[in-house]
Amino acid sequence: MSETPSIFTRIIDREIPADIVFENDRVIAFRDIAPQAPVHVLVVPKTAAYANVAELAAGDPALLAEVVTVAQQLATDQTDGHFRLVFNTGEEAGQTVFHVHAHVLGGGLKEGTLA
Ligand code: DGP
Repeated sequence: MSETPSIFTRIIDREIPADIVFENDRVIAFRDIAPQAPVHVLVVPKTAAYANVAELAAGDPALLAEVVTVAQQLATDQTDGHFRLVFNTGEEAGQTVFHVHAHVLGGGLKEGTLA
């Protein structure tokens, strides 16, 4: 591929470090570099084929479901289980990385989660 890899592909490929909290063969999750909530994790499909959630929904709905399932699991593990799931979609909506990702934002921490 001739296009420059996204910052998230570079994290997936271990070219740049990240605080990875979950990984399987299709999905990775790591803490956002600029957290907007006590728990702020990005859940990212490893494929760079989809720029945003609309493309992912059209192209691989099972993978979108997996992203949501991972978000739910992380929220259950790391917070009181209540969370916001945000997909910024389009530059004017604040999207800056065009490799689809879900923001998992939680506020009700389980005791001792952020040591
Ligand atoms: P969005 O605005 O929806 O495209 O969100 C992109 C998010 O990615 C933003 O909240 C900051 C985060 N981010 C950007 N670069 C890095 C990085 O190098 N490492 C980590 N962990 N997060 C990053």
